[in-house]
Amino acid sequence: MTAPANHHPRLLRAEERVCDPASVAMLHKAASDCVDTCFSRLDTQRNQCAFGTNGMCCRICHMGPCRITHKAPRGVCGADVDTIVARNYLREVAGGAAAHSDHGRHLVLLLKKVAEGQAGHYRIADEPALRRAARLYGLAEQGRTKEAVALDLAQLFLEEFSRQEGPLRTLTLAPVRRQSVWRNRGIQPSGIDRTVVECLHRTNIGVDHDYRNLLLHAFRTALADGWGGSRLASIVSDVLFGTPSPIRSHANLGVLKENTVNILVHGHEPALSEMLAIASQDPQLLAEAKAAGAEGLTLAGICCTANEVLIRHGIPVAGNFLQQELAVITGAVELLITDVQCCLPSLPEVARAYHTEVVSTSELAKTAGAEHLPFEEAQALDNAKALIRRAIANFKRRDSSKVNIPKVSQALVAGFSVAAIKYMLGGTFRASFRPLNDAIIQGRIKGLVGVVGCNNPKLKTDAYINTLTRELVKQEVIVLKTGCAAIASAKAGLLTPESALELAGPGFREVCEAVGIPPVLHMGSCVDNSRLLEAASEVVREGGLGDDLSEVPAVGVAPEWMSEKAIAIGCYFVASGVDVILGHPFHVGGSEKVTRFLNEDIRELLGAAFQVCPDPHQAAAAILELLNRKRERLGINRQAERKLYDMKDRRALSV
Ligand code: XCC
Ligand code: SF4
Repeated sequence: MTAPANHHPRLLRAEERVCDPASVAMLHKAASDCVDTCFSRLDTQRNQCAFGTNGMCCRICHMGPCRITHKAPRGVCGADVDTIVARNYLREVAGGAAAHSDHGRHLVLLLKKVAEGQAGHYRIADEPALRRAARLYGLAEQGRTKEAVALDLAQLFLEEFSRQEGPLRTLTLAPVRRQSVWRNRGIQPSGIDRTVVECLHRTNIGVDHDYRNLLLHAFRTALADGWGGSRLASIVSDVLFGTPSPIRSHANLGVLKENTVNILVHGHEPALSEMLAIASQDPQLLAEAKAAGAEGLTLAGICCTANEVLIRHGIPVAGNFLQQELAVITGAVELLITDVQCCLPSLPEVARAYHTEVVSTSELAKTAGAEHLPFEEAQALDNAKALIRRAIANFKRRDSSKVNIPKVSQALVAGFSVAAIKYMLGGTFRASFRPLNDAIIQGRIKGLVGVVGCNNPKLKTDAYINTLTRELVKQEVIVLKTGCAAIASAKAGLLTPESALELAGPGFREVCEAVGIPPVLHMGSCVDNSRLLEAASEVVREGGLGDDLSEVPAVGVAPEWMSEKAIAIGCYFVASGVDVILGHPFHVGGSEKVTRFLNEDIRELLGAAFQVCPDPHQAAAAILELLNRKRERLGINRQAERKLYDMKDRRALSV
């Protein structure tokens, strides 16, 4: 077990904590404005408990809390360290799966209201996506109104949550071979809600004590997330708000403007932010902003809400997870609107040092010190306009002596849904993954790697994510991105086709240039990790790269993860047969058996496992090794060699 990464002998300088110059500047400003951030609070939480770090503390019943040591190897109830570590782990996966799935549920309920004509200004933005989804689930759609189809689909999706018996229907979107792995291992989840509730039951005092059984339920629960709640969230978002396609924008704190009313949307669920994106274009509101002395309105995003409005509207991204406080510290934010997940409870405290108002909008999520303005779907557009007016009214309270917006932002292209990738690869009439599969078979692309997840102040922000991404592109690996990892790459300029192409290895670069795709594809938010599985499934369906996801040269990486959601994502990747590299370990180090199960034994059962690589170069080597092993097994490495000779011959002929 390695020591927690934050045990530094001395306080770190800003430049050692974050990579990008905008964040460095704001950390300096935070210090001079006497404002605490995640980074400074981590310093006050330095001696993080070794029992917690290793998962060896149990407070599940009130005979405890119990902590496992050499002298006290069992809790009061008799639970050993393996049971305790596995139970804690399962509860984390439950937390992550619940968050993603509840997000999905809210969207399904909104779809139902839209179908019933009860959802104000919301409508079905992408009818072909609706009909495509209906066909996927075997629902009749031809000759029926989109509302009728949407109602059926919403009903079917609600049953995915409430199903008590039989496997989740959405599992059938996976390749058939993978479905049989799940069936044979007995880890097909039933309804999402049932599966998550069962986590709490199994981990109750005196229930499931076999660490393997507990961990298998963790994988089952994660499947209910990745091939359940998250997948539904992505499908319904596309139906309601449009399937993303490549769109240009900018990222980093420099997207905030000194002379405009600046509004930030932050969190995860796209319903309100969609309306804000629409309302922010309203000429009337623009006129009001001007009347208040501003030059206009700037709407920008943080975290995954940012990703949602970026991939559909090109709304710029102010920053990723650890920049939420830094955005406020610019002194130039009139209003920060939060919904759910990853919104720090410190925000109102940071905002108090400036004129910024923090408003929470979800019934699920209130923050002490923030104004709570619950948003009603039927009045969403009015709610959005009212929020913008609030920001305009707050503009005059801005203290220009406290404003310092770093002039740092990067151009980017985002919005690579699977449909968009298919279209780019094959055109409208022959949209398909064939050219990608061929490029992988020929060895011009070595494989697919998803680099996803959060930032964590224990690690230098964005450093691992971007070092690894650059290295992979160089090694001819196509990199798929979501969440805060995607924003990290955006800030580093890695999402512009031009600059990333310069990095790409020769064969890969040729493919990218021929097809017109960048080597790093921003696919969306955290729930959109389901799109990565969709893409890998598409590769299997296209043929030539195995019948199962575990055969595809593909790997997932969560370099700087921090959230329970990332654990659930990691588990559903592994359960799908895709190896996962972690930049730092889970809280399971206290149990050798649990660690071995997750890093080794699980491969026997599911064809993939976790691996911890604290160094990005080591991770790149491990990834290439994994990809290469899959390529060997598919027999395509030799093919690639032959192809290379072919190409050389042809070149020789043409000169
Ligand atoms: Fe949150 Fe999704 Fe993590 Fe970013 S990446 S810190 S979960 S916003 Ni999903
Ligand atoms: Fe202690 Fe067992 Fe209770 Fe956990 S469940 S707190 S190990 S007695």
